[in-house]
Amino acid sequence: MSGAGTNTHSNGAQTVFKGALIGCGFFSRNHLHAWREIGEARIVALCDADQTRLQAAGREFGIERLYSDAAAMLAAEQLDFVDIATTVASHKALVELAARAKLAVICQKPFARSLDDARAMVDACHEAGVALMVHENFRWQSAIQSVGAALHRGEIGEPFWGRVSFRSGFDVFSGQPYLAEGERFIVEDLGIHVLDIARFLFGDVKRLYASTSRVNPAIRGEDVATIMLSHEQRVTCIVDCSYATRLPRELFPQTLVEVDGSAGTLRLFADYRLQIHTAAGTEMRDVAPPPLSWASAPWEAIQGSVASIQSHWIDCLRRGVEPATSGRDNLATLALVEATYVSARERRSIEMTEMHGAAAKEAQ
Ligand code: NAD
Ligand code: 89V
Repeated sequence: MSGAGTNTHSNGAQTVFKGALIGCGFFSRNHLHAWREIGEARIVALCDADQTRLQAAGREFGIERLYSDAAAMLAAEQLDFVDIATTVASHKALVELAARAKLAVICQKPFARSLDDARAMVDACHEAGVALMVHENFRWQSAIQSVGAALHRGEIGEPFWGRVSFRSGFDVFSGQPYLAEGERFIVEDLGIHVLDIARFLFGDVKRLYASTSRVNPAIRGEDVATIMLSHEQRVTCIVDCSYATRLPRELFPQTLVEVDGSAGTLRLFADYRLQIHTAAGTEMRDVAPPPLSWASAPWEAIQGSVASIQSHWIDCLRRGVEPATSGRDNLATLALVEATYVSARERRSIEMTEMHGAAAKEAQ
């Protein structure tokens, strides 16, 4: 990591990590609010190719150093890291630009359009010796972290079955119109989070079978997906997601979880209520996201996860350790996305070794 932009204590420990954000669109507001809450981080410059968005973000967050070209910004600024919040088409070029500038880099999901691109991006950062984290924030939600901690403590024994479910009729297209236009939709945009949660809870996957469909005629891609995962640790898990589901009460953006274990069951119900049932009894816990001054309904859980993943990034930079959702880690999540599309298209189950190939095997 470049130390050019750093402030240090007299004992040499770094106090503030200076960053620049590229992409001042819809979701960047959450990054920028969260950075403001982290004392050890400061966003000193912004970049967007769109002047109106760039100026608006600069005004809203009091950031004066504004650029329409990312290369010019990296050449002019003294930085410790760069935070890429653009859509996927620009990720490879921008991650490789940051690597050439020897800057640690965060990249929004979906990390890359293809596994080959993702591997090239991971390699570029590895060869440059810079840290790389994918902003894969869903596993950082307070409720999902609580589920993971309960499983890790063995509260329900050995898990053998799971379901991670996201079903909604929320209009995501008004905030993110590009989601209606792509050939791929729910698996690449949202399923990627749910598959990553399944990996976080149950470990890596051996085999997968998926079916997808499109219900909403106004969009191009699929908006419903059902995926069965056989995990290496013998858990069978159903990942299901839908943006075509009209419920009596809209739950966006809640992910619900069910796990059966050898000694009990775990259920993450709506409204962030976590039930643990064992022979000792049934307990209900409140695992709602912590309140944030800048939170806006219904996004609170996602906004909380943005604050958590960004704090994790600064903690990893300070300690010089690999982030939980590093680029390397994300290759396995992206492989599940890719395998889902292949399985649905070819109507067959996919051995994950087919997707990984030699390069991903090395990363495991
Ligand atoms: P957006 O289109 O609203 O904003 C992207 C911005 O990036 C635009 O203003 C565009 O002008 C700018 N841009 C693109 N390429 C650029 C380049 N090369 N140089 C400078 N500026 C460039 O998109 P969004 O809805 O904010 O989504 C951004 C990313 O965040 C997407 O990858 C999306 O999947 C992801 N996202 C993640 C979450 C989450 O919870 N993790 C939620 C929403 C969106
Ligand atoms: O998280 C995301 O990537 C978003 C949303 C939750 C709306 O699907 O696109």
